[in-house]
Amino acid sequence: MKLLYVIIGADDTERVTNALNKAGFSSTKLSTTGGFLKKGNTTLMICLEDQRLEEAAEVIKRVCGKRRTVEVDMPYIGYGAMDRMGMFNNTIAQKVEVGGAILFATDVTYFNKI
Ligand code: 2BA
Repeated sequence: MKLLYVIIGADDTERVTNALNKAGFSSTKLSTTGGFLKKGNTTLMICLEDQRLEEAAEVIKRVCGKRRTVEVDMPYIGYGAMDRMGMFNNTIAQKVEVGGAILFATDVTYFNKI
């Protein structure tokens, strides 16, 4: 068995969990925060048989938002004297890809329902 982690945008949560339920996958939703953008996202944990990994990935791919590039204002950390004194509070525009889903899986050594 595998434990599949799926990180998606918060807005895609309902669509993705509904589609997974319909396809016969159980999932647990965690409210998480991306380490880079510091924005809320969703992490789903799905325990499934090895041979159903690709099927789950296909369901998610079908319904999650498409990847797109957006421009975000990221904090700019300068190293000049004025920066060190906290006199600037600058941001810098940076292009990042958002949407879609990040998937990774680990082996599950024990699963039980009591
Ligand atoms: P965040 O960490 O908030 O990242 C949001 C988006 O910012 C990323 O989208 C990526 O396009 C960009 N990004 C992230 N780190 C970057 C960096 N060091 N330099 C430049 N751009 C960067 P995604 O790649 O689609 O990731 C969406 C969310 O999935 C991430 O939110 C994070 O919560 C999670 N994630 C992505 N890769 C991961 C990994 N290897 N391990 C654990 N979580 C991951």
